[in-house]
Amino acid sequence: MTTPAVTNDLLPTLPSQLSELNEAQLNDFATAAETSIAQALDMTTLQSLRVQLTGKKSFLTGWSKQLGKLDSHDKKTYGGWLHQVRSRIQEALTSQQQHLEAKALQTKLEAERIDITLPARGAQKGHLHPVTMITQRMQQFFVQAGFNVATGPEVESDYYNFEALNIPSHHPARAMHDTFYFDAHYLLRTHTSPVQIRTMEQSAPPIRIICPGRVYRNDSDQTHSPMFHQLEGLMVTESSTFAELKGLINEFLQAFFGKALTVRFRPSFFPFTEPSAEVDILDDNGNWLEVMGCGMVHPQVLTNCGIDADKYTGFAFGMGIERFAMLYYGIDDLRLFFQNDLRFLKQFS
Ligand code: 2U9
Repeated sequence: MTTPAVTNDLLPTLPSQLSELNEAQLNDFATAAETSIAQALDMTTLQSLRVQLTGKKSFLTGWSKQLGKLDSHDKKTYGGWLHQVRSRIQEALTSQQQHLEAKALQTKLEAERIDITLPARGAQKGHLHPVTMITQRMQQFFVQAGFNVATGPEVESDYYNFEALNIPSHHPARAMHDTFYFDAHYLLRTHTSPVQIRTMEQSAPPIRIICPGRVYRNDSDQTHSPMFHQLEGLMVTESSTFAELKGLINEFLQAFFGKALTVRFRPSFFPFTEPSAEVDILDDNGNWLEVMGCGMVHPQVLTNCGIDADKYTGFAFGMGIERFAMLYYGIDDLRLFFQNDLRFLKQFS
């Protein structure tokens, strides 16, 4: 901090006695003070000037204190001069303070300026879950083949999940499904087949639908999750055949995996289809991999839904979506799909 020279030079020359002062001296004093104030380059200097010029020990205050001793004429004259000097000094102080504050703000803004010419960091874009992407890939094939997508409730009744599908109570298939029950009648669906039942109840053939969705089974290990996804399909017409089913599944598997595949239909059993088959594909190491199940809809199931089983035939198929995702991406633990670990999920962007 430097104390401005002008006041230093001027102050000693001023008389401390008010009566010894004239207007010209006071004017010079005010002008000198204004010059000093205008030269104060920081707040500390300005504050020290404020004390020197207007404080308790300042000339100005000293002179003002002497006004009381003057007669009324002089009091008015000197009072007027002193008031003017004080006003000029106050004004100069205020104006310099505003100037310094504005300058400080300018400097701060300059330092904090944002360079809008810098390239943006880029928005963090998410992407679909691998199970969703696989579901869409499966749907794409069937939709272009003329199938509609149908959905239904995940909380189902015993009737739609089992009874209508030719799985009576005490049938071993019920135990096989490891069902989550709410009570004697309601449960979490163990497959999406109830959607096909509801569709057949509500509409007449020809029916071509696929039913993707969540299903639940009380089972958990490297290849089983208590919640997983299925995509089932159903076609009911006056002329649906097992040969047509084989052709469709064959086309689907080649389209889905995007390459020529060796496909095998192996006889199996499901209460809701007759005949039934498991579908295997031959992998690069010569091993058969089971990928899905299928069959001709059991006539009893058609009858249960009010469809004339003498006039119509249907075929159905079902597959686990996570199983297809694991085969497609080469993943060996199903639980990875449900742990929401970004290190895993980000690999599918
Ligand atoms: C109706 C009639 C028949 C659907 C079918 C399969 C065979 C099948 C499994 C694949 C792997 C379930 O997720 S998984 O464990 N599904 O093998 N599903 S036939 O048959 C139906 C469905 C509805 C009315």
